[in-house]
Amino acid sequence: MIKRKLSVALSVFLATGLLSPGLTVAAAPSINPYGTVEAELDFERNIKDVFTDEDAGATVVSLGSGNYFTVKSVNFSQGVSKIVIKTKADSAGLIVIHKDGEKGDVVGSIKLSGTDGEYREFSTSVKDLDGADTIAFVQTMGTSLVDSWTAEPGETPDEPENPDQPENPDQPEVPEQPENPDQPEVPEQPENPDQPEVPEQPENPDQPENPTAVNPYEKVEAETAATLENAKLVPNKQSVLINDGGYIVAKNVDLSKGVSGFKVLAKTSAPKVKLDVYVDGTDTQLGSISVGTDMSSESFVKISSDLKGSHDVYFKANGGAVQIDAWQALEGQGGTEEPPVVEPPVGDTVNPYSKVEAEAATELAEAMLSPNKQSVVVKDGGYVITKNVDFSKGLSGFVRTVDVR
Ligand SMILES: [Ca+2]
Ligand SMILES: [Ca+2]
Repeated sequence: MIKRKLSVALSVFLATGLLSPGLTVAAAPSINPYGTVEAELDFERNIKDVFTDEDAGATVVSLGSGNYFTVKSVNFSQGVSKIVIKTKADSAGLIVIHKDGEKGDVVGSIKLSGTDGEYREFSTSVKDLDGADTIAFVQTMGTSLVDSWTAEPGETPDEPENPDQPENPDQPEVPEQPENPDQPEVPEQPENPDQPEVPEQPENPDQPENPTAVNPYEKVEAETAATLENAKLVPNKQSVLINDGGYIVAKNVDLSKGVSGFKVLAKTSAPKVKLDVYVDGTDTQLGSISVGTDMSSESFVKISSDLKGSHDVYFKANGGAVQIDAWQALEGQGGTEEPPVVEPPVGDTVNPYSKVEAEAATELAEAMLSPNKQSVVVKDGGYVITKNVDFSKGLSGFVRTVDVR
């Protein structure tokens, strides 16, 4: 009888194109367990009877102890959290659910109680139903009339059978999930791992501090200046050649005695070149010294200033290069030193700019130092004047140090 029915079914499926010849009978359309599945569907079964209960308007199967019915080709693709049956029982009973047939593994059991002549739903959680397509309902105790059954989709819970809860026990379908399972803990990161510590750097490492205050009331060698900007020592290191616009800075100059003027041992090769004197930067000008052509002769400027205390004094070349050997400040008002007596300018036979310097003759100071006979090479405006050159002190080396402007 079964064989004949399968043959008929195959013929129908093949005729409608629903089943390709290579597929087996098991590929027949699946039964959807998530809707109502009538208990009277006829697969393999051993039942007392199947009939229509007129009062309920339903076709049911009658099970006694040891009876069963199976359902094949069930598509449990949505998983099963529990199975519910709609049945009527006169007294307590038990229906055990197997997979793969009535002799297969038990996946759940449903405890029945008397339903007072009505059809009621009983349910059980199930387990290990994954991958099965056949289940069997076996009445192991009591009797019942089963109308239908259904499965609820979901993950199969791990909790044991719960036969004491007859109807739809409130069981959480979704097991608790750990919080943020996909987010690994972020390991602590060291602060700024890529930034090596910056060692402290001394300010102006090439310029040692000069804690000793400069006494400007005695001769101060220009070559001891703390800063040389666009200026450089001459080869014998006894004076500084300041290019036009360049300057030297004497720092921490103690002007506690005030200042009434500056005098310098400096020279230039061009007319109207000045050596401007500033304090604490190049904004505040104290005076401007007209520079002659003989570094052994002092040039002098008288100023009126209330300046006292420690300051940085700047000597800036203005109008051409200036070579300076030394400088000195004159004490302010009330000081003991008076401006030196003015002497006539250098003679024409020596100084080609004598007529120009005559205008500033009153500012020329008396020579206080004996001529040092240092070499004289000054370049300005693109030509070179050499005077009183002492070739024994290295002319060629000196010339190379002069910037061509
Ligand atoms: Ca039915
Ligand atoms: Ca000097």
